[in-house]
Amino acid sequence: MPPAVEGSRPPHPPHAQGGTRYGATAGRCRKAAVAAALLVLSGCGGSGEKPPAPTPEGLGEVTIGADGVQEVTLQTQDDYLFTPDTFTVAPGPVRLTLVNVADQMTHNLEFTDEELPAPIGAGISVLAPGQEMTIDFEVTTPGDYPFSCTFHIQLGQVGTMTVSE
Ligand SMILES: [Cu+2]
Repeated sequence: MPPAVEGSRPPHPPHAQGGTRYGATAGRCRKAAVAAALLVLSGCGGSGEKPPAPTPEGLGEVTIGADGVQEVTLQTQDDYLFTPDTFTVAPGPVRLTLVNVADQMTHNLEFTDEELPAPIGAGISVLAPGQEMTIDFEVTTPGDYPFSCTFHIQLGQVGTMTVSE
């Protein structure tokens, strides 16, 4: 095997931007840095800040809709969590809503087929920032039904629906 080349550098590393003129412009740069810091400070908590997306009420609570369907809402945001990541339903029809209040991150929710007590046959394949989606399905077999965001499963974005009598 050839020797490892890890840590080798290109023959002519590029000079840092403006490095040779640092002495002449240091004073001006410093002023600019202070101004930038003040801008950042005044930006924090200022009136120009975008308010966070409203959190849906009753996250993870299972309620019975007028049509007898069990309804539950989960939320995703700009991290790698379902909020909450567990909920429990009884055998019967389920209406699951996922609300993505993230500014940046796209998520999804897919049941992990090979680990299910019984097939679900429903999922949310893509949910862009600010969107929500509702899926309907029926569960009959009690047990734990793992689900995940397939985009971020490596980062631990998983959850479990429990079906219990
Ligand atoms: Cu995700």
